[in-house]
Amino acid sequence: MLSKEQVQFYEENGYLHLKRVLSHEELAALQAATDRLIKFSTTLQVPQADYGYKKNLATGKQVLGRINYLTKRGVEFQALYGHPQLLDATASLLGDDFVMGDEAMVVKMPEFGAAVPWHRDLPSPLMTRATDALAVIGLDLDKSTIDNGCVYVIPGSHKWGEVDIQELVMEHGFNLPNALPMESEPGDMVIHSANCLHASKLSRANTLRRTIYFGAYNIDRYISDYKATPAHVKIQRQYLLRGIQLRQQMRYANGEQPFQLKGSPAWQVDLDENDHVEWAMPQSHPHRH
Ligand SMILES: O=C(O)CCC(=O)C(=O)O
Repeated sequence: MLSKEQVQFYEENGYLHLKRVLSHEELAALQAATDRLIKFSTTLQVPQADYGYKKNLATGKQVLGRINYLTKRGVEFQALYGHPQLLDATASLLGDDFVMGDEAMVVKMPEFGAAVPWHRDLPSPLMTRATDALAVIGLDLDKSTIDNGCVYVIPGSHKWGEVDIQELVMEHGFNLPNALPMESEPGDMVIHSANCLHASKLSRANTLRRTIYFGAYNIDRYISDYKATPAHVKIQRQYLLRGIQLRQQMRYANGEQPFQLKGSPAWQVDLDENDHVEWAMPQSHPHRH
């Protein structure tokens, strides 16, 4: 579990940086799997909404910036749904009744990585505490620096309530007061609350920056604020269970203590051998971060 101090830090600041969460072996496997995806989707521009490209105005070329729904694209990504430290941190922040979804990779290619403007991920007007509803979890696969377009957060901004982000940007440009760069090492995990303002700059560096994101929701708030259906929640609980099971077959999870999925009886799900979990989000999914 996270320590009381870590949870308190997250409550107060709206983000939390955990170092070296991925082992070297798992990191290498994820780097190789994402290398393959990047090779595939930069050789040709994939004409699907899950693959996001941004135009490099200097060259006129479309450059890969994002790939959604990674679990459809490799067992390494499915096994992350069972990562004990990731799930443990989530349970510490959101309680045992949680689900995860929306896994995606944000990528900043060498020479051109598009900026991500200041925003909140699915802001909830009802939300007053960082731990209330949605935590966005980023796993860094590369060294993430100011130079190659790391994420910036504004500590405490999750408590601001309604705010006109456009107006702030008009006044200050990218450099909003108290903006803090989240420089990180490969394998680090940075969690931010949905209401915490964050952004990243255009990168012209010659290094690659990849971050795998998950959205983790407290189930009650997922249903009340984000209108998820109970059926949907159950499917996502099955993803967790499948991820935990599947992870035990991965070489790099050898000797690892599997995460124990707890929670209210209403959200307990089973997987028997014949169950087949589709690793694709149901249509009713309310949001992408
Ligand atoms: O990783 C980044 O550069 C920011 C990504 C982000 O905030 C988003 O996709 O909503």
